[in-house]
Amino acid sequence: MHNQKIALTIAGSDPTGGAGFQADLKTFHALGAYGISIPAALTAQNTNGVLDVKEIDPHFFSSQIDTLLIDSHPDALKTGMLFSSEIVKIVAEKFKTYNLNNLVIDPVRASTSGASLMEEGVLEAMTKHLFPIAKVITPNMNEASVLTGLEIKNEDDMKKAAIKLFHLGPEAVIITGGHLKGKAVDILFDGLDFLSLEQDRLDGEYHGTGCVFSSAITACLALDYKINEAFIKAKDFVWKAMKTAVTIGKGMKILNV
Ligand code: PXL
Repeated sequence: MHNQKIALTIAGSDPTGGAGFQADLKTFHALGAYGISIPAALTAQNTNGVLDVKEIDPHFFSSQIDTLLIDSHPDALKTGMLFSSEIVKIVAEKFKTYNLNNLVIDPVRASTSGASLMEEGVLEAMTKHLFPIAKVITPNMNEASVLTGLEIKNEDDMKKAAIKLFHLGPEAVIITGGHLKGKAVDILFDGLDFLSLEQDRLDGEYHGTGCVFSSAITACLALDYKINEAFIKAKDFVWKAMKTAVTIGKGMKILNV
């Protein structure tokens, strides 16, 4: 039906382009997938942080999805900032209605600067409605810790959390350890094996690493990579984008995507 691999992002808007669906679209493009997008929430923000957040009306959200997906069928999709439980439930419903697959969930809770990007109960709603239908979930250490109730201080703790998260239903779990002390290790668990990838730590605050990482995984899945290949490619892509990060304001650096 289409002659181009398509990746869909359902995420919040970040006007700086460093995170949110704007960063996802750039990442899809850079990796060779055609990006389509549905805003699930809006933010007022600059490189210093998020000042305000606004939900998209759920009926309008639904209408955006229906209108787009009766026409285009994405080969993979990701969710980022979903903000409300109602939006989470709509995503789960539409996933079934439109026979979607290759769903990547980035369980976004808060911005790097600490602003909350979800209402109360959204993580529980994601766990219940989205994790069981997900191909991959990509929590960072903090998100993994909140989701599992485990304290995560080292690679062993990350592995324990990954096993616990795997039992919530996704085909694979990737926990990003960018905030780990010492080296930056990310781990993949697919129910059988672990794959750990390590990279030199880059100092400083970077905005949007989680968004770019999960959208790189999504682009690779759209392009038919296996999960472990997607993981390796995405990790390398994020690291290079961090290494060449750009400054566009007075606050955090933005990944060079
Ligand atoms: O990095 C998490 C994130 C996701 N989505 C949106 C954001 C942010 C961080 O600020 O603004 C829209």
